[in-house]
Amino acid sequence: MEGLLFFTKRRAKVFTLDAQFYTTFAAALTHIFVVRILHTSDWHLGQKFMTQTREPEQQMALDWLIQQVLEHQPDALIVAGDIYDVSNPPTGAEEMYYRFLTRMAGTSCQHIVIIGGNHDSPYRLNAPRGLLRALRIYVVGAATDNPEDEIIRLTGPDGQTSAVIAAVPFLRERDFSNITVSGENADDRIRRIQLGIIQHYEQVAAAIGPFDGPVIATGHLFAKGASSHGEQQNIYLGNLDNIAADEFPQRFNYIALGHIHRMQKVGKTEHIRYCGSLIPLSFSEKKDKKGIIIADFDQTGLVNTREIEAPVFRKLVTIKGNLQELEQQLTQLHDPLLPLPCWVEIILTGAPGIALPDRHLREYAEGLHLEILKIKMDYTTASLSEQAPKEDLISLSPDEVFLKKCASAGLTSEKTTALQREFEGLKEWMNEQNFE
Ligand SMILES: [Mn+2]
Repeated sequence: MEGLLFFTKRRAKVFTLDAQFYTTFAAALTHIFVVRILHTSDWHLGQKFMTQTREPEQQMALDWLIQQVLEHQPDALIVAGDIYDVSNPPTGAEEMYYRFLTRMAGTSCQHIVIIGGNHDSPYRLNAPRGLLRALRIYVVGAATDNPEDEIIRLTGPDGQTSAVIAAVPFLRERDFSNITVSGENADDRIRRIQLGIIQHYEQVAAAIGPFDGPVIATGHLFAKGASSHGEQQNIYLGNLDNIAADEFPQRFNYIALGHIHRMQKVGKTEHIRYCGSLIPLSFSEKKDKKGIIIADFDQTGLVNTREIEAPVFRKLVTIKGNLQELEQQLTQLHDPLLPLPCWVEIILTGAPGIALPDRHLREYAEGLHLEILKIKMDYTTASLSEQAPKEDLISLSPDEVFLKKCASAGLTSEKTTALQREFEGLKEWMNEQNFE
């Protein structure tokens, strides 16, 4: 009896010490996991951050990803969209992508599934798909007419289907042209897009046919209940809430999502998840948890997930204060041991009392192991406000310029939201003109 009590106490202790380990261990005793997926998304290769390239840290992030593959030995890797940041990325970004795929060939990961995101050109992603297919790299750049074309059947060592992946890419409004539109207003349009998305998932789920093993879906969209920072909220045509957690077909044992750059579960579900981007893509994302998700499945599709946070390869920091406080903070940020100098956004709050405070701060930071990317003047005094330089265009994204323009024209928030949707459509159309 004492022994039993001891055992129970020890078990309780193990449980409190490392609940996640215990749960995994307990699950491993009752289930045999047959398939392991590694879920990543939103690499945004080729991103230019103001005038800076992200290449060094993106390369470090991809090196880290390869290490994770070697360590966790997934059967398949899913990249849930936004491989590139823009439809016509710099050649260095394409080189990184193909170098990564080549290195993956030397690992035990037998399948790679890549879907297009809203930032990707479907044509660019799809162009090498025939060649990549021969290497068991499956690319779905855009929605296909036949739902069967978005279904990928993974084979195990015995040659049998071990899992099915419904590789649904970012869905564009034109993918729902079968749904009729007559005299619809903005809300009707959003609902039409939502219904189109739900219907697409239902069609792909139905096309899988009889299969008892794990069924995994992908997506690049804004799921209801997901959270992101303001700067990211203009990203999907039709705006927020493309689909709710309970609107995905029940058939899917796991849904690997991309689009939102913060790692999270959707609507308290365990099986519908964003893994987040590999690196913070703006100052507003610097506190977000980001990384990859390992999902293990037993032969009935029961899933056990584990989040692995990505290291921070380059720190993004925002500092705020008067001139003297900023100087102190800059000195504290100087860390010669960091492999990549941190990038700093400065908000000057007090009247500086000198002309050209931005130049002063840049000169002050010379010789420090950091780079100032943005200086915002957040003060107004009668004598000095005229000296405060206007925010320069290079530090603003096209969306920020658009919103500032709407604000200066005195538009209501409803009008701005409506125009924003048009602006998103226009940007997409422009992207596609390069390749159609
Ligand atoms: Mn993205």
